Amino acid sequence: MSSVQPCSTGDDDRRPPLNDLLAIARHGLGLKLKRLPSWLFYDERGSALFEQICEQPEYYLTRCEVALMDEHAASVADSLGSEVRLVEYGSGSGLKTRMLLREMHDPVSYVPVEISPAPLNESVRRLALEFPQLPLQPLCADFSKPLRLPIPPRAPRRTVLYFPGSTIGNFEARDAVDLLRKMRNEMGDAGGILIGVDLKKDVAQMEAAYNDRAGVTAEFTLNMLARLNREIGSDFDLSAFRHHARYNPMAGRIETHIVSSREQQVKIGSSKVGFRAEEVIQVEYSCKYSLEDFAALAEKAGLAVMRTWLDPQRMFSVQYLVRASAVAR
Ligand code: AVI
Repeated sequence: MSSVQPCSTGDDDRRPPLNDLLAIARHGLGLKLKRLPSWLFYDERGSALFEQICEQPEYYLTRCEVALMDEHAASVADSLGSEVRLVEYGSGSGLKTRMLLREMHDPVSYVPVEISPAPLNESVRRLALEFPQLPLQPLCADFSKPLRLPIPPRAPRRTVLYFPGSTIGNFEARDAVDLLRKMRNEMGDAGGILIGVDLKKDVAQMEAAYNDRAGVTAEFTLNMLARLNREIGSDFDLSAFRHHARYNPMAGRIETHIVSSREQQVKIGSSKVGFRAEEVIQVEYSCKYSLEDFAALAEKAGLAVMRTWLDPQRMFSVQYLVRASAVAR
């Protein structure tokens, strides 16, 4: 029998309520260098577009991570050990999660952490069908904030936090260290972090992944403006803005901007925001790492890389991090 606990919200879901969107947009668009937070991409339409991005031939990240798990899931599961409580940052209905769960040894529970209840419930519904014996303990919360994890059904040997997809790349270096430090506290002394990290490679290949020929990424980017129009009543003319994603070699990241094609004014609440022709809104960073870069980042959070797995084309990595003090002994 499957054991699915109702979606718990803990006390930790502190993302601003929707009526704060106006304040967020006003603040970001009032800055000298305009910027909007990348989580604004993920309304229902944006989440569906992201799924489509993952299927584009140029977006190698998902394909490579799946290929990696196809080859190494059993070895990954061996490294995590038996009687693990697996906590996933994200809704985890995906193929990679299922590939890992299939290989895990006597897992204690699976805890997907997701801010939106609908994808969380859907992922749990699907997993319960494939893993009827596995206790599922969904947690509806913002994983970037401190979490109160549900009490596991039995004592696990360790808690492993699973963070696939290179979502860590969407955090600037300082924020990535803060998030890893928070994860280190949540996993406890014996725990670990299993994390997907995209690697630096040929610039043309990285840029193509964020500029697919079918234009899905461009639509995903501009959907942020459509969302603001719908939810705060702004009047962005989507045809007067365009998507732009380029690799910044100094910063080691793809930087995505929304570019104003002409001089224009946009209504945000009761005021107007002016745009010069070619002025940009910075909307996303997707940081790329060498294995050495990422080990150094992890070290700043008090973590050490215990094992690394690569896909056959060595484009993407999955890394198992533990407390630095645990390997120093
Ligand atoms: C979710 N995240 C890892 C994606 C990335 O590659 O940075 C989001 C994305 N943005 C554009 N394409 C995909």
